[in-house]
Amino acid sequence: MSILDYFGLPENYSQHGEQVDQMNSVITWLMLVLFVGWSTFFVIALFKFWHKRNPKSSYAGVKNHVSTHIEIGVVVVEAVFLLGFAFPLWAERTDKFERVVANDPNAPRVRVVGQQYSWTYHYPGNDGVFGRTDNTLITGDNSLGIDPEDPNGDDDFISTSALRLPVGRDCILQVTSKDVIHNFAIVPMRIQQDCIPGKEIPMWFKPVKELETYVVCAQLCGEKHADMKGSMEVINAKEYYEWAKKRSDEELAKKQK
Ligand SMILES: [Cu+2]
Repeated sequence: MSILDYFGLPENYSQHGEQVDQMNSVITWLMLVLFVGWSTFFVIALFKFWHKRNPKSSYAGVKNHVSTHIEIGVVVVEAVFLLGFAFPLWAERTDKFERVVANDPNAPRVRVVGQQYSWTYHYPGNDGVFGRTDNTLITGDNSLGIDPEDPNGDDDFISTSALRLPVGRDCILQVTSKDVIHNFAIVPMRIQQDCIPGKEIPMWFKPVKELETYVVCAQLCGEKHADMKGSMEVINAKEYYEWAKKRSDEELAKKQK
């Protein structure tokens, strides 16, 4: 039983999420041990060094080395967590991303664009290539500024309702922002990434089960930050590709008219 079960953390739905939970669990155990240890020490100190019992202060202080040994123990445990858990987890996430990109050129990719206070999802369409975007081209009908001159953008489609992704595939989200810094966070996937204006930063994960959930902004971005929620649907892959193709075909037909 993980200690996190007592904190009501939502169920994990991503392939790498178990490692994140394990990491959080061991850190929480360490924090619990430290909390109980320091609290006990504090209460002992209150009684032991009560001024009525010690009218004169001791200038010699502590003579044994127990506290030094405990401190060293804590440093060793923290080093084990950092080198044994955190670094390997991070290395695996970053190394694997290169493999995901190399092995699966058709991995589902979505551009996630944050703005005060909503999310827009830009899908590359049937060709799998995003059309060029330029903020100076943004108009009421073209909220992401997709360049109409770029043929790669003809079959692109956007969605402001839900982020749809297929189950069992490595999904790559390229997150960015139109105004201030936001953070795209999907708690059941145990992943989040800052959205920085002018940058497109990839984040990736593999959903292992279908689900309907919501995404949130995890970076205080303005007065309605708390309303910056969006929904997300992980559906079976066949259904996903049929839906994406249909949306892309519709978009293409509209442009050819
Ligand atoms: Cu926000």
